[in-house]
Amino acid sequence: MLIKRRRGWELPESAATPEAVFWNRRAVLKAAGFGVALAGASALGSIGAHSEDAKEEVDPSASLYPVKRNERYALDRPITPEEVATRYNNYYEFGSTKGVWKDAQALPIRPWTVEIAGLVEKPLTIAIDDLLRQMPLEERLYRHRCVEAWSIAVPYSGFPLKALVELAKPLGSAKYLVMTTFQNPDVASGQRQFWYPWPYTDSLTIAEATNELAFIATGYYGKPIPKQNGAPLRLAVPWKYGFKHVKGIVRFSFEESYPVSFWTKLVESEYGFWANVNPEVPHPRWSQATERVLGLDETRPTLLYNGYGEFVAGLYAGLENERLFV
Ligand SMILES: Nc1nc2c(c(=O)[nH]1)N[C@H]1C(S)=C(S)[C@@H](COP(=O)(O)O)O[C@H]1N2
Ligand SMILES: [Mo]
Repeated sequence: MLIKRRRGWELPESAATPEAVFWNRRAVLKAAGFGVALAGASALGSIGAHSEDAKEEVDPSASLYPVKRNERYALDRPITPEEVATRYNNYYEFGSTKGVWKDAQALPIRPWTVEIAGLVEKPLTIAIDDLLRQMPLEERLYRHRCVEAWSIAVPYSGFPLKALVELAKPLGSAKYLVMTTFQNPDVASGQRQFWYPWPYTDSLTIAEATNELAFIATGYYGKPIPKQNGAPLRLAVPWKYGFKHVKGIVRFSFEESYPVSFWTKLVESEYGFWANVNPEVPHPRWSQATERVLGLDETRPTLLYNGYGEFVAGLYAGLENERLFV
C-alpha cells in the first residue's frame, strides 16, 4: 500500500501559512523542474521512488494549479488547515472511519475517463486531462457542511458545473443530472461490503446543476485534489449537506427521473433528495442547529442554506411542500 510522503517541494505546513506554501511551491517548481522535485521526494522519503511510486506522484494536471481565485465567494471564517481537510474524510468506498485517506491512495486516477450520457445531443467519453483543458478553471473558497454536524472552509479549484452542462447540451426532456462514482472493489475495500448499494450516486435538478454555485472541484489548496477528497473530480454544492458531494465521478447522466441515491437507499428517512442545509430542521437523530468547525476549537450556529441563500433560495420557490431539508 502507498504511504503519503511529503513531496520535496512542500514545506512543512506548520512552518508556513497556506499561502506561503503555495507560493514557495510555485517558485521551487519553476526553478528546479518536476524531475528534481521527485528526486527530492525520494531522498526525503522512507520508501525509494521506484517507478511505480513515481508514477503515482506525478499528477499530469499539477502544472494547471494554482488558478486565479474568484473573489465573489467569500468566507466568514478562516480557511481550515489543509492537514485537517485532507485527513478527516468521508469516503465509504475506502471504509467508514474518518481516517480513510491512507486507503484512498490505492485508487488509480490515470487513465480516468468521464462519460457524459443520457438525454444529451451528443454523448461523450472524455479523458479527464482533455476535459480539464477545455474547462474554465478558477479557485473558490467554500464552506462545506456535513450532515453529521461538522464543517470545514476550503479552497477548491475547478470549474462551474454549468460549463459541463453546456458542453453536454442536454435535451429539453432532461430534468436531472445524475453523478456516479467509480466502481473498483479491487482497490476500494468498502465496495466489497455487499450491503451498500454501490456505486455511489446522487443527483441534482438541471436548475440546481446550472446554478452558479454548483462546482466541479479538481483542485484543493492550490494543487490537484487529493484522492481522499475525490480526485480527479468531485461535486461541490455548498448549500447542501456533504453527502450530495459525489467524489471520484466517472459518469454524468442527464435523465428524466433520478435514481434513488446511495444514502437515500440506505436510510430513506434520514437522507432525502434535496438535502439543503437548514438549522431548524433536525436530522431524525440529532440537531442541525450548530456545527463543529474542524480545526478551530469552536461550535458555530448553522446557517440556512449554509449561508448561500442569496444564490440558491430562488431555486425552491413554489416547492415549499417538498421535503427540502433532510
Ligand atoms: N463517492 C463518495 N462520495 C462522497 C462520500 C462517500 O462516501 N463516497 N461521502 C460524502 C460525505 S458524507 C461528505 S461529508 C463529503 C466529504 O468530503 P471531504 O472528505 O472532501 O471533506 O464527501 C461526500 N462524497
Ligand atoms: Mo457528510
